[in-house]
Amino acid sequence: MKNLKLVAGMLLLSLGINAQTSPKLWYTFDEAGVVDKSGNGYNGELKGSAAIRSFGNKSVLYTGVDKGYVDMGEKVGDLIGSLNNFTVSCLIYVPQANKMNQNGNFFATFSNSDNIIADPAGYAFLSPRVSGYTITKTDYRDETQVRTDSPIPTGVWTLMTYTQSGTTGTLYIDGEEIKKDASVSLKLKDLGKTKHNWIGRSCYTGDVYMDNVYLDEFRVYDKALTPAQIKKTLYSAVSDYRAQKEPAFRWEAKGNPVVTHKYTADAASMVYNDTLWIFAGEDYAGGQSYYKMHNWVVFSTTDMKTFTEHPVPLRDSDFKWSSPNAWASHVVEKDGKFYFYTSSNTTGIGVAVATRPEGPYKDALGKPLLTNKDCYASTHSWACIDPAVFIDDDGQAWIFWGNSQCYYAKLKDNMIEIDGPVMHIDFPDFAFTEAPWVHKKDGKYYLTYASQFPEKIAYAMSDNINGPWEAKGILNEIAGNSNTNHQAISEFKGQWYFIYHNGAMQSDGSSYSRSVCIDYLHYNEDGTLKKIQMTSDSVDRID
Ligand code: FUB
Repeated sequence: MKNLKLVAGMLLLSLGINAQTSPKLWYTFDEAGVVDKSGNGYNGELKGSAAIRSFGNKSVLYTGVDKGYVDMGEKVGDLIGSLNNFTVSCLIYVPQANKMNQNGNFFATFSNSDNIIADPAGYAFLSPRVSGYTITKTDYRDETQVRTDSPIPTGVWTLMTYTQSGTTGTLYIDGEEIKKDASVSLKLKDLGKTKHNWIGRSCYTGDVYMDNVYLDEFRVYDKALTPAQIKKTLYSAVSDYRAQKEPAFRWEAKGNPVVTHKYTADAASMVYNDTLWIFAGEDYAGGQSYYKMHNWVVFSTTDMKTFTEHPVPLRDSDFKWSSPNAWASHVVEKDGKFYFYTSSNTTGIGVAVATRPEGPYKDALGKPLLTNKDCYASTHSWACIDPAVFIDDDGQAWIFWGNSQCYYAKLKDNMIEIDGPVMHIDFPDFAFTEAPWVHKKDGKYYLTYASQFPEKIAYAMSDNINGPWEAKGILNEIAGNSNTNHQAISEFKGQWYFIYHNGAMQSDGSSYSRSVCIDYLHYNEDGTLKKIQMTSDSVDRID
């Protein structure tokens, strides 16, 4: 028996875990679920959209996007109510797509109430949003906080650890001390046996859940680990996590807008391999006074309801010559390569190329494809924007673009050079503002574009790509709470879709924090287009 204990002790020591530093609660979120690996039986339950997921070769907790959290159970209250000195630690991965700008986002909650405003009975929480620890015996008016008030980094696995020894609370990020406070008089045990013990949920009913976050190695110790122990026992695992690739983010659209986890505008659609791809610019969150966009995003769907977001395909900084603006773009496929045409506000239209639709894309020219000099009928600085590329049935590619004036030209077979003169289209009836898009059906060409300001989408038809274009009127009205509504049109699995943006998601962001929506495009028997019905339901799932 003595020998057995010695061998076990040596084994634990070789793993960097001596008996004195073994956790009292330890979740590793493997296939078995939320099982307490400490052996103390504090097994938890997955709730809402929370799930055990793979992250590269790791098995981790994923909170999902629909009120996902872990209920650690009331029994954990026995542990919390006994803790004088303690350590709470967790590995957290917050995807870059997350905003984390609202109250909530608690990765650990130990509370005496599930509705603190109604029943201010005390809690402690840890939050990656404010990088910190908070404890109170009542509610927010009486909190003791050890925090920096800045979020932990996104897009990288980060170790967040809080220790308390006597009245000294210390916060560590990646094993480095970032905040210390010697006057934290409340201990976890002062809360008593906490009734609600959660991972990913706040005890304030108005707070958001910690959506779309990955966690692993959730541990509670009954002592304050030393910095050396934190480094050796907890932080040493981080490099292995950082070697893993973030899984694609998936969600179910609940209606319009179809993208709600970030702000997106100026969608361009492309059908490739039975998949609809949507490329858009990413708008900043509310309170903006102008377009602030520094990267493009890419989503794919095969059923119009389930979407996958792929890593950022292209940023304005990928074009060394460009002003820092990720304005409207258009992506097309030719001969197995994908060409991403972009606007940069004042410095021209660029083109980047990739071998897969989701990228990553690389500047193909090291200089703009088109500049203001090509926009001979314009004098303002943002004339050379909003490229739209159309490849005709004979394989000839055309590029349309412009603000206030609509230009077009042939593209060479290599897709990265203009072939021949730049031409210009007059729209006497419905003035052209921007956002041209060309598509073809049953031999007819359709040129849709934004008209006036705030913008409506107008359209013209022709039998020839070179015109003349016959004005047909307004296709889409002003889209709620946004001056622009930049459209894309695609046929996918036998149905035509109209993809645009509005400002529905956040009132103070309006025209500068926009959201991509999808509705149906229908044709009349004579080939003209029926007016778009903008809906809050969006379109149906394709079975
Ligand atoms: O998003 C910036 C600009 O606003 C686009 O290039 C225009 O089409 C308009 O939507």
